[in-house]
Amino acid sequence: MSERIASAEFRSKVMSAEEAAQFVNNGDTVGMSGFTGAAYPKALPTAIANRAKEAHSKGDEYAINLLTGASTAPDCDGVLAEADAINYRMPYQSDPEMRNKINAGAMKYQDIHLSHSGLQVEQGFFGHLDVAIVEVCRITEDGHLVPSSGVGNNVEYLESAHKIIIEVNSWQSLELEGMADIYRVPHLPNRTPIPINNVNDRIGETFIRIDTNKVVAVVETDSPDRNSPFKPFDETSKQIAGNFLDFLEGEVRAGRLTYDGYIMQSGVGNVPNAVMAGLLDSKFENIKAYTEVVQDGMLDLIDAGKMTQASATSFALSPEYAEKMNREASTYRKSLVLRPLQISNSPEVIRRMGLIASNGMIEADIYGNVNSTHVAGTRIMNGIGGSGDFTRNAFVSSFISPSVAKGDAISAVVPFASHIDHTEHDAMVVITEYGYADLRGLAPRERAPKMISIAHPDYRPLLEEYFERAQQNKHQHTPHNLRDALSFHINLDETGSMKGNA
Ligand code: 0RQ
Repeated sequence: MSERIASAEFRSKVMSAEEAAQFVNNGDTVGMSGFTGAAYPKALPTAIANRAKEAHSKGDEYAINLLTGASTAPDCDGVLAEADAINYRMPYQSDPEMRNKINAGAMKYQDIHLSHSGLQVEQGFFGHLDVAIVEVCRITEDGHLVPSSGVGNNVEYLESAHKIIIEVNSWQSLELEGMADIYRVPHLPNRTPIPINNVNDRIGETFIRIDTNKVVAVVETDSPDRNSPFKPFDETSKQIAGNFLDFLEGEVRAGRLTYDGYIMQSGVGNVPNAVMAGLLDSKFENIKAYTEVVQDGMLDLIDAGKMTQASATSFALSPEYAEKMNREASTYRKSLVLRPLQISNSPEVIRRMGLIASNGMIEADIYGNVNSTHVAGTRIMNGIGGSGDFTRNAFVSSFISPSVAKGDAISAVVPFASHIDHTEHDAMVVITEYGYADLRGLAPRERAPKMISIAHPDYRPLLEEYFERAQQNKHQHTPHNLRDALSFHINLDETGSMKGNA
């Protein structure tokens, strides 16, 4: 038995994943750890999926409601979706199998701001959870849990659940201990300010306290976190990174930013990761990140001495960088803090930090409304994640995206966003490989030419034509031609390209 379980009480509860899965019943609401491909339970999801398959083969019902920190991995969300073991899921996913089930109507998904997710559980919107299943690095002698590669909503789920199942993963470096900073925001009506003034202020404990009487099972695992590698940087992402830097340089010239100590938030995905690589060769020094996940690009910045402090809730590292983190956690611990999601994504702290946010997007319209989540307004891609938490509260909020997707069949700049996650009131700067549209201080009609100028050249005449037609409308604040507002999406649906048959 692993020396990672220091508590004698918990040693007596060690069992197999199959035995532990017997505590998870049909209809249960289950809160799991897991944030991107990090820190999710590695053994229980497959054991629960097998229970579901067995029940279904006998004609019995078996499905759980699954709450996590954010997305997980194929051996968690993937296996559970494939086994039809999920009835309802929140707050974020990015698994292809699960996405297909959701879009086919086979399971329910509620896509909510990540900063709200643990809070809503705490406030009782989900009733009491039946089970919390949480991966940890180790269990202390006193029965405290040392988080592994992410914290997410673990604190809220462990507190709300009737039963607790702990996975102790010996793949996770013991040197992660000390990276987590567990602080609880007092419940309403006794809420007080979160005392974080600097990115790496530590205000809590390095472990999570739980009611040990609720622990029904401890399962030992030895499995790596599973994130996909990032896509190699292509010419487009290098150009986007260059344009992002131009925008930052403009902020320096305007006196709103200095080369020393800029605070960033960087969203999930390939493009935000490429933007961080662009910062390596920039004039910016002593960069700090108050963000949600630590991606490869951030470790490169730390290694290069460019980034000095980072706060997040979890890692989202490629397999190669996750191994590197495991080898060098004791060094990275000096610059990294992992916080509960309620704190990493806290609107209060984000506003105080004065950070520059940059997130990916599906599309934006000519007035600056941004769709981060739905392809053609109906098919969920991943979810809003923390992009709303940061966009609404940042000092400057930017969105970064290639100007086209799927070859050039899809334009990222459209007449009317087919779903709106971030309104024109929140999005300030939109960046593609063709430049940046700085929308600050501009009325809607002044924004449209800026947005059209960063669209792909193939789509600019179509967007200009639409804007012309829209201005023939008698209502001139945010001109639209309602009959044609979704013409790009209708073209895509009917012909496979937003250009239509033209
Ligand atoms: O699909 O993988 O099949 O080729 O979306 O697109 O260009 O590689 O960009 O990885 O940065 O992801 C919005 C999805 C962008 C992401 C999104 C397709 C494209 C490709 C990936 P393939 P790229 P990225 C929290 C931050 C919401 C959550 C968030 C996202 C795949 O940024 O999920 O911001 N954001 N969290 O082909 C159809 C379009 C498309 C499209 C892209 N218009 N139509 N498909 N794709 N645009 C805060 C933190 O701090 C972490």
